Amino acid sequence: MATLEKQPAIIAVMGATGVGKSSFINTVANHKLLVGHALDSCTKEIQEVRLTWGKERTPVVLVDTPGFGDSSMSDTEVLRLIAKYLATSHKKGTKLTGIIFMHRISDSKVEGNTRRNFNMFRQLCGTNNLRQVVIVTTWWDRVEKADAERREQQLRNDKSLFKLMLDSNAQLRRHEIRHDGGIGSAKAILDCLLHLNTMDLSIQTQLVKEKRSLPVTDAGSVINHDLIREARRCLDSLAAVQEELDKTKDVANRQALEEERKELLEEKKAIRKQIKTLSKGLNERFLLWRILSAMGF
Ligand SMILES: Nc1nc2c(ncn2[C@@H]2O[C@H](COP(=O)(O)OP(=O)(O)O)[C@@H](O)[C@H]2O)c(=O)[nH]1
Ligand SMILES: [Mg+2]
Repeated sequence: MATLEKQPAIIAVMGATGVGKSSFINTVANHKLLVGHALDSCTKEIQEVRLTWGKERTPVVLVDTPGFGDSSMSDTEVLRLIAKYLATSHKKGTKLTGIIFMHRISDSKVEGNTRRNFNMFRQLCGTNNLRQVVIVTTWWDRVEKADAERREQQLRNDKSLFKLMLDSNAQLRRHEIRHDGGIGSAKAILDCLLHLNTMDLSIQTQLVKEKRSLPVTDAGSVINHDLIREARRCLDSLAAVQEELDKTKDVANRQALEEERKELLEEKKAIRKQIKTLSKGLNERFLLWRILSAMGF
């Protein structure tokens, strides 16, 4: 009699660049994913690492993802990559069992970028099945325990960070590498996800079932807002530089201002490129373009 092969539990690992996603997967899988320096991601694509777990030899796939706020890829490119992977696997019927979001507890201040990252993650997940989401704090070895615990409490209670997800049954766990290289905490994190059913993330439902295009998914709209804000800031700066240039006769000053203008024009080009990537394949009259052209961008 043919034995039915057990479907693997698929767990996606997300979070900003440098939090320790690839290192975590390497610890669990005894694998050799490339590990980066703090701000430089080594994960420029989605990578699946297969393993069998525990006495029951449960098949598991850990999915390493590039982080938002990366030095070499725009958030738009990162979202496009992740969305494509999630939509394709959803169409193939290979659903996620869990999702891990990593956050570095050693960051003394939660920067705007981290908030954006987490907001994007929340929009990707939606509000269902949050029991299958584990928020994992890393880098405990680099902070005084009392400080780290205080920060953990702040993160727990902050409505624009972890509070809403934790209130809806997401879990918060620590990954500590100091004593055993992280084996013990990694095991506890995986164990709490592996017995769960599969789940649909909000972005999968929106892309596959509702057939929305990426820019009009909840996660895509976070990037839309950012791009509009950046476009406005860029235009305002360009106008200010132009005003200065119109007033200034001094050659050295003019040179500096011309330099600044050149940089801003480069920035404008980069923003336009991001918008193009995000709205690839969409009709040109797409709302984002309309808003930007109304702004004179
Ligand atoms: N001290 C410390 N370093 C860590 C920890 N986790 C990862 N790192 C280091 O942080 C850097 C980035 O790790 P990596 O796994 O590539 O992060 P990723 O971008 O999230 O995949 C590497 O140098 C790791 O060795 C941790 O818990 N503590
Ligand atoms: Mg990585």
